[in-house]
Amino acid sequence: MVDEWDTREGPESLDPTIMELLDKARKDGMETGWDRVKQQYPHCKFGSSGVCCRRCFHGPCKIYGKVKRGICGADENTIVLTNLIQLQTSGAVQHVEHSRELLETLEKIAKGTVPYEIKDEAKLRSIAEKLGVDSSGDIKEVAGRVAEKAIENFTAQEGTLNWLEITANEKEKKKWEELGVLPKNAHAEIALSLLRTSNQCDADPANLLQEVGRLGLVDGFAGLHLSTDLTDIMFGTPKLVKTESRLGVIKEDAVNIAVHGHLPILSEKIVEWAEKMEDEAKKVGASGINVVGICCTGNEVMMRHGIPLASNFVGQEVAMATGALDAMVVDVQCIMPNLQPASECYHTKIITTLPYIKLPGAMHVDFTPENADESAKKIIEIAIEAYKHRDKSKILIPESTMEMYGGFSVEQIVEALSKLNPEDPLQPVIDNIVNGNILGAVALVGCATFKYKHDYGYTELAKRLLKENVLVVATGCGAHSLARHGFMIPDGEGAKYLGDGIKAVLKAIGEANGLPSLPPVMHMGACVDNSRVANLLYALAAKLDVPVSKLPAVGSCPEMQSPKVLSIGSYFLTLGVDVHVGTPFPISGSQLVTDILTGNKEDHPITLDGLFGGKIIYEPDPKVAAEKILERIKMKREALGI
Ligand code: MSK
Repeated sequence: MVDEWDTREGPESLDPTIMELLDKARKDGMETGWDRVKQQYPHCKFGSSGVCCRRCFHGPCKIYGKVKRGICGADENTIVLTNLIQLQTSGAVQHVEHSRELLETLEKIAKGTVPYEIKDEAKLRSIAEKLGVDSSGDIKEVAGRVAEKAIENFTAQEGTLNWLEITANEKEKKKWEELGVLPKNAHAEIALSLLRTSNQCDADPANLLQEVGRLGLVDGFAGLHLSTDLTDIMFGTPKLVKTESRLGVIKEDAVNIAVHGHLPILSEKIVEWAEKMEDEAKKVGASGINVVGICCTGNEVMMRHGIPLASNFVGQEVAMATGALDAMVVDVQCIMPNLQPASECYHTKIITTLPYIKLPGAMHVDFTPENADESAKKIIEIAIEAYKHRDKSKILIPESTMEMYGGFSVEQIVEALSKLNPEDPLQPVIDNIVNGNILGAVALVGCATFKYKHDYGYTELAKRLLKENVLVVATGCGAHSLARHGFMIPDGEGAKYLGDGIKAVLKAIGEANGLPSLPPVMHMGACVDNSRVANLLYALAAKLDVPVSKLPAVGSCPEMQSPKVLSIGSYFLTLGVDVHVGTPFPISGSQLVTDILTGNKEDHPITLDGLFGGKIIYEPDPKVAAEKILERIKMKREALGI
């Protein structure tokens, strides 16, 4: 697994708006990740192959040449796998804390101490029923009962995660129980994972492999599913929405506020107050307030309100080079520490909002659900004030924008399908999988990286997969990439690549819903919303009465940057879904660990493939990756006898 493979010949990004602003940023003296990535090459080989151990103060130790063990005797297998699991744990903890923040907010809604409402009452009542609590009566009381039940689960010493119980299919639950990977409670599992991977603890790779599965389930259920369900309950389940993407969505005449990070609790309020405070902006000569989205907070408000998507992870710095971004308000995760130094080239105010996420030199507006209205108002006032201090000579807003559709929750997809078959909405999908109009399904998910040509991985994979009639959905920063290049509009660039089978399916569903077609790629939300992808798989597997691992489905992250991809990926692997990653990650120092994670069950005594039915496909070149993904999809179809 090497990290020299790249596509950085030519421009750094395929997005012309990023390139225009990167060029300007460099002229203005702003350093970006694209400049810093060059300073880091060549990467340390011990670190990039995973054989550097910094667990204790005998070291750091490394495995090289004839040196086969660290000072305590840990070999390359132990070092590589414990390093990897600690990365995976750091990903899982981000998702679990994300859902815990939401859960506390739900509890406060129930108590009537915060200015939020329940937007999806039906979803809340249905979840209450599944959890076995009284789902009738006043909605805030139901919210209280659900919150209590979910919070209790964070300290439960028996049983398993209640969101796993109410979400997963019976076949998967049985498999996980047999394999001994059912987690107890999220916080205890995270602590256990840190314990067994700390110095001189669990050194058995086969035993440690259990942890990959158990943490995957923690991430999936106490992170992804819990977060998505709570977000939908509090802020509404997404419906089809039309909007725009690319950095051209920033407007010269408006007060521009970028919302960035992951938690929608504050950004929902920013959207609400931006509308209410339009007149304040007009008083300083602006046409109004324009909220734009970055990373997954952007995806959250796009899915529910049609807020345009400015950029994914790698574009967070260059967005400021427009000279017209008045404030960037950040919450948690994927917040680059360079935002503040970068902002100093312009007038942009960087505003942190959580007590545990601060940036040196940035403004801080303390946000709690209780003071949500006041905080949102204050942030907007700061942005309006900053607008007055723009340097007009520094303004350059790229003209290009791209239309897109978003809002494809599972509920929205089922509703669209029900126009074809009201009694049995999923049947048309099954029929088309069986007749080959749909070869299989791929979720293009996850990040953007400075290491590779921006957007290249996602667009190349989508082109090839669509041509082979694969149903493609997307989340996270990958969804931004595909939106920017016309894959999320029925007649955009992406439509050119559709194979005849998938084209007919998308057209039939689209026409039944008043569109010329569904877009070639459906945007299913933020990175936590990979839960929606899993829900779709559970529904299809239940309908076919097979385990999820039998479905011809693959998840793919060609431009991974965050350990969260490892934790999300481990959930899908535990489900038995193959996961492709395009960015090298530190396992090549152990042949055994590489074989376990990426090998086929026929070739090795213990593999993820053998245990769960899915494996990691590591392939940096998206064109080659597409062929490997297609091969696995065809293999699973054959095993299903279709
Ligand atoms: S924001 S985790 S770069 S998807 Fe979810 Fe994007 Fe990856 Fe952060």
